[in-house]
Amino acid sequence: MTRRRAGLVALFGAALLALAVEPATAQPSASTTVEQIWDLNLNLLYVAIPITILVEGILIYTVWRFRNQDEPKPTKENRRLEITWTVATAIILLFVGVASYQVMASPYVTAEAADQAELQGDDTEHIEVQAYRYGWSFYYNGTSFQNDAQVSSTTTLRLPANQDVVLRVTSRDWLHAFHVPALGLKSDAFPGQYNRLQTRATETGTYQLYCAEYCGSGHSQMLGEVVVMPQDEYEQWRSEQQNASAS
Ligand SMILES: [Cu+2]
Repeated sequence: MTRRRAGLVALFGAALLALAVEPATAQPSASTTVEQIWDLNLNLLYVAIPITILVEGILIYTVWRFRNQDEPKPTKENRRLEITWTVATAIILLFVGVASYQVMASPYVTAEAADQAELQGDDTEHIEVQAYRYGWSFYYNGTSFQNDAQVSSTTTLRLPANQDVVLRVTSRDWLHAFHVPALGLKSDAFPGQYNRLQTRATETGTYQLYCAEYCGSGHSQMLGEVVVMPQDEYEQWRSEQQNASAS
């Protein structure tokens, strides 16, 4: 490959990389969960794009270079080349494995069955999410799941910003799935079982909540909202609701 051609391929690659990276870094991440998922996605892109360009470049060059070969000779064994690409592939897969494991092992990313007793710091806010045909209810338990929730809401889930939140997701009737793409949250909702999600919302705002498991004729209308509010406003809302239900 001539130097000029290699330069062109590199330029093309850089342009592609910039296109891929730009939309990802343009928006601030709304939660620790979505941030970790996006970081992994970006790291894998940084590795995948140069490899794609290299492989496609070699392929296109080879097709062009040998296009008029009337008497092709069989390729000879090249042990050094074979060892090189085997080791290179192993290193790449190792990187993908380690990078993915670090993210997937994070409690902010992987949903799991809820523990009987929640062992969290005092600061963590615990909320129970109940899905039903066709809507959502939320029970605000405060810092543990021990006592009965005195505060609840339907359709709109309120979260304090910059505070750890544990959601326990369940269903009253049937299979549903709790899904808030902008916060990177997704969990199945099964009757009689709790799935645990943990996150920390970092940007105040309103985010769309969907049901992500087809559950019947009202599925497409099974929407909700997640409102992330500053901690003091959240506390105020919570105590107002508590007083209203007490009186
Ligand atoms: Cu549903």
